[in-house]
Amino acid sequence: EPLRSQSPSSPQPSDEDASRTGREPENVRRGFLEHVRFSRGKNPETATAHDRFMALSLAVRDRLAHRWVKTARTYYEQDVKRAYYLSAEYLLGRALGNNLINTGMYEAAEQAMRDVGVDLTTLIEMEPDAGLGNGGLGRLAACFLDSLATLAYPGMGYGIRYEFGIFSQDFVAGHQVERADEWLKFGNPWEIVRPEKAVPVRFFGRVEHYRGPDGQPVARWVGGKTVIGVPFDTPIAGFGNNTVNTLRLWQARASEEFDLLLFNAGDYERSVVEKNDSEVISKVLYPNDAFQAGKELRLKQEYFFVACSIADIVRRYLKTHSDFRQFPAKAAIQLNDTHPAIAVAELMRVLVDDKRVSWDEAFHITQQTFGYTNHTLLAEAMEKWPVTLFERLLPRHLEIIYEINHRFLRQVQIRYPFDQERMQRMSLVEEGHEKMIRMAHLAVVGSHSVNGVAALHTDLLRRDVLTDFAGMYPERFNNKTNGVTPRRWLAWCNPRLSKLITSRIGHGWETDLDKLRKLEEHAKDAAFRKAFREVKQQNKHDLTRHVSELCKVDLNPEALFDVQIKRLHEYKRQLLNALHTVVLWMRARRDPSTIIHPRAFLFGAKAAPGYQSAKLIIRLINGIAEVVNSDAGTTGLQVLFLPNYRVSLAERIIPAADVSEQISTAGWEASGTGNMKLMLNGALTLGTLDGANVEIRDEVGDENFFLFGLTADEVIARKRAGYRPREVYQQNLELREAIDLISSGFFSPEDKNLFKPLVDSLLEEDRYLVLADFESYRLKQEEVARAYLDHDAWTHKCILNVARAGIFSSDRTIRQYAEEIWKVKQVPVEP
Ligand code: B1N
Repeated sequence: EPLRSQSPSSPQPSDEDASRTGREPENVRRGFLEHVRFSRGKNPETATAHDRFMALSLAVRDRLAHRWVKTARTYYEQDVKRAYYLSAEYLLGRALGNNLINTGMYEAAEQAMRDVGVDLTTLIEMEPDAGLGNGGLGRLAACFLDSLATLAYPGMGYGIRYEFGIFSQDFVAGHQVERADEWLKFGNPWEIVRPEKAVPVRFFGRVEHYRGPDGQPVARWVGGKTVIGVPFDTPIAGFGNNTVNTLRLWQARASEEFDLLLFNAGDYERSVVEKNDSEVISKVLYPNDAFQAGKELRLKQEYFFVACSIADIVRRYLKTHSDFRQFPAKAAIQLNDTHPAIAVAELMRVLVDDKRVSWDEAFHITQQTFGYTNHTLLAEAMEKWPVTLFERLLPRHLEIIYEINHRFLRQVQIRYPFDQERMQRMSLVEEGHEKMIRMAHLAVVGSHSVNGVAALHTDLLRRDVLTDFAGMYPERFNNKTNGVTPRRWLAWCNPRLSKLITSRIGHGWETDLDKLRKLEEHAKDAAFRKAFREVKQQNKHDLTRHVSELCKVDLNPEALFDVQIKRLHEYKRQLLNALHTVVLWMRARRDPSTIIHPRAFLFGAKAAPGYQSAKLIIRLINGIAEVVNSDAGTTGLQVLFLPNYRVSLAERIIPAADVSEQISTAGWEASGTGNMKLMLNGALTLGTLDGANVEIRDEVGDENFFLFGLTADEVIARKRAGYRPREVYQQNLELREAIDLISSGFFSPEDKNLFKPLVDSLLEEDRYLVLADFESYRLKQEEVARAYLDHDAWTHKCILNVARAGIFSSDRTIRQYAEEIWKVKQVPVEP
């Protein structure tokens, strides 16, 4: 029985709903005070800072609620095609400030809080980051959600509600120490749990084959154990419109029937213990970026959220349809890397086994539905699962994968007869000591679109990693260069620059970032350049203040802020940056005049807890920092590793950066997105021709970009010619001295041999050509230092970087996905 929205006897409702836009301080204040009282059960006098944060967030959520319902109803009534984004990671960061910006409530909230004697900024900083991701891949998913809503696309995200997100990082004696991220400890004001939409998910068990009433073979997956997926919904508000889309994250719960079974059998203890087995599935995010650990629990996580999401999508489709042939006309599903690639087999299972669709029909539907995005070329990140594990955990899916493979290989054979090697290379099953399922091959075969995330990356995918597939299905391959949302990464994180930009070109750039081009004209205006420089300077002062509280180091705000912020990975070459700081410092010690302008090297990065060499690099940089900072007064050099790099810390660092270090070995970084954020905030890139750096340089022009290093092709050629890093070491005196200083234990007095493994691997293998690129990097750094001396010319370059960043908006990226892959249309939501 539906609830009546109003009592027949009561008068017509006031315009309460309409006024709940939250654009008036009075309205926000009332909502806030109501929640202090009724949701927190406090008087305004006794409410803690945390109570206030919760109360304001709930008041904001209230003001999204109407639009959230309206959005869902609009999509349902118009029966629109939807885009579903399946991702194991969403690196959302904080929501309050961003929601205030997107809803246009910021000023009203600021005023409302002032009226009740509360500082809005303090409240905003109470919020823990939602860190349900490792790095770029997860943050990209978050930017995409923002763009989908802002462009009024019917989009929905699906993922896992990890109880613990990415670990928080401390340094103890310079070493990384991880702590569990208890982001839900004090409650999450944004999510709404929907237990009525829970989905059962089967694991283990066996497959029964028999003939159905029509004589057709039927397979049934039976037995095993069932876990329940409970959805938690988070509203995703578009900027300046009425769209509020949904991010639906699944939490694992033990199934009641299962509990009761054991409970009634009198085995209470076992029933409770096994409850645990089920609920660990959504316990913790695997902290690896671009690396596959191959743990059984990870495959369980992947299948768990995929099965829940596919069931949810199919259930929604069946509310208004019965013929599955129209399914691809109503649902596009994008696979964020191979983590959800099992969805191909799951949709086949649902269609063929549960819905009795014929194999051919089902496979056509599946292919038309899925698109696959590849995010990395690293061999160690490619997902492969042992056939034996699949057989135990997902026996029916293994059968389905074998059947897909069988039919696929027949096509390969027809196209390329007598090419056994090609068949082996392309097979979904890797033969060898241990048979493995190749998830990327499953994703490619089961999709109509395969995309890379930057032009170079897509070229290399076609050329090197998925060559055979690109040969067979060239029309499937396409590029979608990544982007970042200008709402969080400019409007929100850099209010000073936003205001300055708006003062010159007006609003509109927030949703049409190409409008920043108009700044090119203003770059010629000395007054604008001065104002721009002052904004950067104030942002640097802000960061300096924050850092002095955070790590008791007093940065020199007049120094050039040289920033490398990203996950710690050898291919990203934080070690190259570190070696260079040692060289600079050794020079400065001999002759301080070699440092022509003070410089602060800032690092932020988490290393995967099991990645020993990455952790050692952190320890090395902390060791260098301790030494270098002790005589910063004479050298003008500072080095600082900021602990616990995360979205909210990036929001402080990026607006204050002068130089953006994008120095990965060419061919290794699929795209990068930090490079775009830094450019958008007026930092100049010092980078290799890797990932999206290539396109950044194309946009800003060579004169506004500091390029160095080998190209991707040169990297391959150099290795093929027999690269000997020790020769580089022997031939470069300064480099040798720096490496010897590290070897000597100078930066690790407590353990003189600490860095031996690092130095050995550098001199013996140097997989990422740190030494090969060192001199080119050092020379380019000299050029950076000289260029910075001419403040005005430098600022001119910075402005051109901002002006030409428009193409790197995730709005552009999402429009391309929508038009070229998903074929979904914009569906504006009426107020
Ligand atoms: O995805 C980003 C790119 O901008 C980066 O260049 C790329 O390194 C990053 C396994 C990954 N690729 N692969 C991952 C993350 C977690 C995991 O468990 C792989 N992350 C990237 C966005 O396109």
